[in-house]
Amino acid sequence: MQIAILGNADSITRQDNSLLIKTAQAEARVWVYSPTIIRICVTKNGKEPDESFAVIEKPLDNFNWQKLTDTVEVTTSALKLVIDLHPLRFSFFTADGKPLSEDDPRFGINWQAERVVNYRKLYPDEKFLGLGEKAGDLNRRGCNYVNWNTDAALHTITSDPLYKTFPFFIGLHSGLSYGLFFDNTHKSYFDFGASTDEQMSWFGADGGDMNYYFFGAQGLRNILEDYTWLTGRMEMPPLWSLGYQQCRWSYMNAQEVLDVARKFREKDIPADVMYCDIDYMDGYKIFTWNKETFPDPKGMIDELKSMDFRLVTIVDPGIKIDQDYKQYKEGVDHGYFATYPNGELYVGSVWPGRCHFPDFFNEEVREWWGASFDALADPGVEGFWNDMNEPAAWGQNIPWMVKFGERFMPQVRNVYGMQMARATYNGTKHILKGKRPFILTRAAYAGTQRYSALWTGDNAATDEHMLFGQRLVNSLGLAGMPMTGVDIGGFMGNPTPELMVRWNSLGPYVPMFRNHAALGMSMREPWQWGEAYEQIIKKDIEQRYKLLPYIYSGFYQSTQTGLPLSRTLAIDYTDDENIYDSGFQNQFLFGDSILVAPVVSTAETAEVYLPGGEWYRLSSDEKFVGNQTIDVPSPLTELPVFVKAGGIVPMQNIIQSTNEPGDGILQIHIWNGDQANSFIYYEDDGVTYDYQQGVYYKRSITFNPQKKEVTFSPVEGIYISRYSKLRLIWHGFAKMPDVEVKQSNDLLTINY
Ligand code: MIG
Repeated sequence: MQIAILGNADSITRQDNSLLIKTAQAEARVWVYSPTIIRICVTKNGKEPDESFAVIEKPLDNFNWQKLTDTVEVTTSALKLVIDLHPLRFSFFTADGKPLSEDDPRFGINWQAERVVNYRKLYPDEKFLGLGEKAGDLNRRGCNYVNWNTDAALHTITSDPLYKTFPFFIGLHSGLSYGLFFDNTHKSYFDFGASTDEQMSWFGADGGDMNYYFFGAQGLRNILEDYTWLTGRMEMPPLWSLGYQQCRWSYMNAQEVLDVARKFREKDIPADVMYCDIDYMDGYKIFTWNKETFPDPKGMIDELKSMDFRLVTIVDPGIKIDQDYKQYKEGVDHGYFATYPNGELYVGSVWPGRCHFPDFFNEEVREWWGASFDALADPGVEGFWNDMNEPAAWGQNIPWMVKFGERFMPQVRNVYGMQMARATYNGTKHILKGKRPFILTRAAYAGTQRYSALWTGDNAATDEHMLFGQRLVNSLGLAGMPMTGVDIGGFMGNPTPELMVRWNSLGPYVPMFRNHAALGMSMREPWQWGEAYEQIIKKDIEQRYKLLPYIYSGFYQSTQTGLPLSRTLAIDYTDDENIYDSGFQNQFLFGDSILVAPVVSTAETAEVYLPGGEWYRLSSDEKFVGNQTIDVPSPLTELPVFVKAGGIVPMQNIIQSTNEPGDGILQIHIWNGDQANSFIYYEDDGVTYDYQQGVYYKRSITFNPQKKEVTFSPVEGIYISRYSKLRLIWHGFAKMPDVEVKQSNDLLTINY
């Protein structure tokens, strides 16, 4: 096998908006996207860079560069890229010359047959975070990973690869930070200093280009903001999708779906969403309903709606080979399915039996797929769950020679699920005529936040999976995916009642609160665990509904900055070594002010690390000084949840679904602290895209302990808040009565 190491640069020219550097074997291009984002793409001679599925922004037209004797320097206000010409190597520095990340001078970028690899210098104190849904610790130093989207049924907490590909990581060393996004859809590899004797880290792929974006902003928030500027941010989710979601494989008929929904209402346990898993279909044919068990989908959905429930239905990509099936015939007639190189249609088996697979890389196919959702949307479905899109087929090994248009399986596998979600999102957005669809997908690639929420696939009903799942959610947040969740209760196996209770108590604090279980597993609804536990679960779900104003504003923040709601402590406490400790690495901030410490179901006390500052326990207002570990009681009734001093958390009264108007009072809870703090409160109709035309209500709420005042800035936007009153509720202050004022759009100042 030939190892082709990048040799000396023969020529350097400006070509359009890039710098083009040629060597004997390869061409390197450099683009500047912003002062903190530089892209490098090295291709073999004569090959154009591959198209990106992730990136939605364009490079700048101009940038500063100069040729020196042995180097070329590209400089921005924030970054300096030094390109060594003999041989060709790339190194990034801060504007004032501190190294951020450098090629290994010996090996740099090279090809091993079709494999392309970049070896980089490893700094002694370097930590690595990221890659989204990956096993292992928060700090990935010393570990290696593969991206190859896989139907990882029965996965353990060390399995790799899992379902998704986010080839984006963050490096930390010498008090500095950087990000690197390797935008290559082939099977890819990341090695953060495993087996290289502490000399190198490396990443590479089985094919394609050495194409990466380097992020030089300092601080994780800024890197995440840049990454999500480049790859896009989510739109506001439908408010109902933030309520409690009840799923299972499967509620077998309309009666069962309705009975479960009814029981929530009878028991006054809030909920918004019911699911139909694969058994609602006729022979697992996508876009059909089983005529015996779901004879009147519209009738069922109307009845759900009358109880303020929405329905989400599952779809898989595999289209059953069946002459009497519309989507089969249309797909064959128009050539919409993946083929073998000789033009025959690829056949794989999944739930429906023998299937063909749509080529979601073809725009016409995406449109056709999207339009087919009328069979679900017409009777009233508003949420569309995309499963099995790694893609999965029995045997889990779709041949490499299978073609999607001009592309072969190895190039498209990691991005197939994302393109299915894209087709589903665009299609259903169109069909729902202005209402926000909810899309949930299992497989994904960088940029999927533009189309869909994610769940982490088939976990198991164990404490370790519960902790692991939280780590995945936190890590997905660092990959630009704010709307994520796990199967609460565990998909495989049966949780103990205690585990079920504990897992539900995490539910209010994950972006998506959804219970799910596999076929044949125990029933999981809140009332399956005995009266005492039912009451605890009910309280947890109620807590979710109280927090919705805070959560919705948190999603607004995600749409603006890319910051997720569930945030690893590494985002705000990057330099605090304790947060990487295996005992504390699952802890996270939920929004700006709430800190959550997941605890196993068998423990009645917990050791919690509180980072710098002061903290209050949410349930008792007991105050703690940060920068220390504390032991706190954690009975099943009380997950350790804390609020940062100065924290501002808008809440509301308990409602049974997001459709219910509530008591019209927005509660602004404030925890005392000696530093000023503010919170951006956001509201809109929760249903349509009118907010994109200014129909929203936004203001900042500021707590200023020096002036002893709380202010509400004048309202921006033309939406009329659903709350007619604002009530201030004080925590950690000398006894103070709540203050209630009438809603008003003007500047409001309240002194205390
Ligand atoms: O082969 O639709 O991860 O959530 O319940 C299993 C049935 C197919 C896998 C999904 C799971 C879903 C199940 N699906």
